[in-house]
Amino acid sequence: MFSNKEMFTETFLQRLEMTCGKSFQESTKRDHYHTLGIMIREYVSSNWIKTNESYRAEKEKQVYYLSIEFLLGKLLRHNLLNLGIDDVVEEGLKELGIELSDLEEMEADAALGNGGLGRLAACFMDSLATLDLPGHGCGIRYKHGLFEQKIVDGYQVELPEQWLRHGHVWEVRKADLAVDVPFWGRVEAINNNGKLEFRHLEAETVMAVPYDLPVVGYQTDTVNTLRLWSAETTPYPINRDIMKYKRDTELISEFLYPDDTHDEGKILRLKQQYFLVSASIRSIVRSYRKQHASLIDFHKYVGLHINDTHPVLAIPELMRVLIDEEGMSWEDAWHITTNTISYTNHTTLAEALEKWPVRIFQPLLPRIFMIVNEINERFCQDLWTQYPGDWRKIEDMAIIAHDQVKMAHLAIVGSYSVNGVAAIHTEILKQREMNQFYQVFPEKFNNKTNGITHRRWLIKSNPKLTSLINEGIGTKWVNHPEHLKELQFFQQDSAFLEQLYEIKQDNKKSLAEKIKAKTGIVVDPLSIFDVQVKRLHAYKRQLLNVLHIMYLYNRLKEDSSFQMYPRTFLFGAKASPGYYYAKKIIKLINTIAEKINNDKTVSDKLKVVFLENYRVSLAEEIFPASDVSEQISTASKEASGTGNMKFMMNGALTLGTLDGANIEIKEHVGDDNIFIFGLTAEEVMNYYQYGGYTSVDYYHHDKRIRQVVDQLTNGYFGDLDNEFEPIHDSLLMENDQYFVLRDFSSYIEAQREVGKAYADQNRWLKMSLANIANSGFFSSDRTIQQYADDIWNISSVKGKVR
Ligand code: 26Q
Repeated sequence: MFSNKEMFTETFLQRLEMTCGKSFQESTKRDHYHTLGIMIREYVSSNWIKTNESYRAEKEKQVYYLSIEFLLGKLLRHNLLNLGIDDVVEEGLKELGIELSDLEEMEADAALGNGGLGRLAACFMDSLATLDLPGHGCGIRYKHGLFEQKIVDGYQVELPEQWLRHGHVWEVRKADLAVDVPFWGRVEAINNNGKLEFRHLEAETVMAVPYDLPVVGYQTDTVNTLRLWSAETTPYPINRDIMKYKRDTELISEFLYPDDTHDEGKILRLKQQYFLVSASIRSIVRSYRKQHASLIDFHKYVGLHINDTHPVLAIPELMRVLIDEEGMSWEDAWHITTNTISYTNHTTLAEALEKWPVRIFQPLLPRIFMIVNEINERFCQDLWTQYPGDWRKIEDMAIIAHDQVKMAHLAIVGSYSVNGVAAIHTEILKQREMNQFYQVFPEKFNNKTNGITHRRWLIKSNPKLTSLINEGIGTKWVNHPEHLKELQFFQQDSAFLEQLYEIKQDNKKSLAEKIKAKTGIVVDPLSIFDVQVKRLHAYKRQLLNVLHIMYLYNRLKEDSSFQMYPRTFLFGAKASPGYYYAKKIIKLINTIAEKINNDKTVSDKLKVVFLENYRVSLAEEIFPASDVSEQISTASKEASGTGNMKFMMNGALTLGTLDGANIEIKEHVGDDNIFIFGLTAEEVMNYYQYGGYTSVDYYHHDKRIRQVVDQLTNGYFGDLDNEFEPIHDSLLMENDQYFVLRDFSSYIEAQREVGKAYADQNRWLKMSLANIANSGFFSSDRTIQQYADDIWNISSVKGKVR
């Protein structure tokens, strides 16, 4: 039905009548979107079935990527592109007077994630299928994804997100594959001929219903599965209060937690975690059982990867299945489990390390708690043998201590692989945060620097740049992104550089129009688009960016001889609804934007725009239109970052600290093609360890700092009622934990260099080209191939199957 335009339009009109029960004349854009979605799903379904059959027939090892978040975004264009039918569809629709881009607007972003970790999971799904690797996702089908952000009077307001309002065409509900997940109740031990057996009694049971999404690889027949679980009531609940049971059950998959750092310790969050893990493992084991007589070789055929500690209960859950349901010994079960589970850490921030109070954990998951307890006791025994008498160390490393279950400790002890997400991050884990564990299990630790799918973040989002690259070096890079390196041949080709310039300008114009339409603010596409888009966090230091803008404004107002290249500062950021300080920063950005954008005396030099509701689909419009990529976290705090890679791939230059993957970006592009400033991770960690930083000294000794910090509270920007006193206090009273004032001068200097470089257009274009050319390493295809080779031990099934 997609082999040519005519075939497509014919089938489309036929399907439209069948699925919508309307004539073409009566039909709406939504009908068209829906019809197209159904056609694509149908087209994919035979390869989907074939992929699954061949995995089964070949008994290929399968990897399941367990993640509490999958930040997918829109799927229509992505699927069309991967299937290679985007042109046929676009042209066919045109014949019918329909614009494909209008239909794309009908689709809601699937925003089942907060930020980096969730988007990484989505990129990994794409790379797994594209590389023909047998890897699938397991997640939760939240009824409401990440909240929708509105800015009202400069403040963030959150609205519930409604992606399922019109249904989701890509999913297939599989009611027959539902499994039960038990909570609460009690455990009874029975003596069966001298062997203790355990039964979970009087549990409240929740039914987990899978919704499967096909994950289509690029130019391949492989279609993997992303299975999202939805919580429903079982037909025969034991709970007498039916209404309460219904509410409690449905709440499990109702909302995504909108926080990407704080360990809130909410019982619902733990329920979500066990729900995901238990449903996934039950369904994996059930299908495994159809192929294998016992689970004794489970680890040879199944890998379970946990995306941070959120799904760490996979460890005790697998132990439970092996022991309670399969009758295995503890030793056999432990051998299988610790050869099945692998774990990625995404943060070293103390407030993000998950800990659960025993008083919450134990009653909710009584059998799982017993198993965690046993794991802990055996681990402490081993430590005692290795470090006899070292009580202190054992207390530090224990999985349960001071009535808390430490999820990261469980993850390290119960897995065979622990990886960080950028070289420096892994080093910090090994040498500092997890050093005691590294001493005991050095062989488990490894690095896997993050990556992004160049199919969404370059080919889909920046078609003009994609065409230019294809004209220059052919299309080999599409399947082997390291070939982007060949773009370096055009370093001296002024015609090529000129085209690169024009494309960036076109993309900037499109974004400028969008900004005008959404906010009424007019921005000049000839100005430098200087962009910071990411979650709002103190450690990411949006504040440093803001203080610099205030400084520039002051210079422009006070010194008529001050020269600067015109700039447009763009921000996009959601703050967790309960994160008071982060919300203040949003208000601050909007407050200074208001004053600056309305000051005619600087309007040819300076504009500040806060883009509402930053999300995947908006990101796809921003990266191609960016000149400067702000990656200015306090060194040592950003595990990797992935936005930095998306900017780079679209030819933006990084202005950043030596943190996370910025360091590897610098190594790939070379020192001349990046702007680095600020303290190193080493220096930051030494300050934390030994002290020696006094922020007020910087306030007193630098009058640029004094001026902008004073302006936070003196009403200069028109703010009322000490609105920004908490920010002021964080800098002076609380000694500026994130070294904003310490790095201020160095940042201003680096920003000046950025302006100077941009003014030399030829130089800038060469730098931009160098960034694109060296971005191939940051494709998630490279990352996933490393996971496949070094951690999962799986290989491409291309040619092996079907
Ligand atoms: C934990 C407990 C309770 C509630 C929420 C959470 C929670 C939820 C999400 C904790 C953390 C997250 C997400 C973290 C995250 O996105 N980390 C980012 O991961 C990226 C991919 O590896 C890195 O590039 C970023 O540096 C890292 O910040």
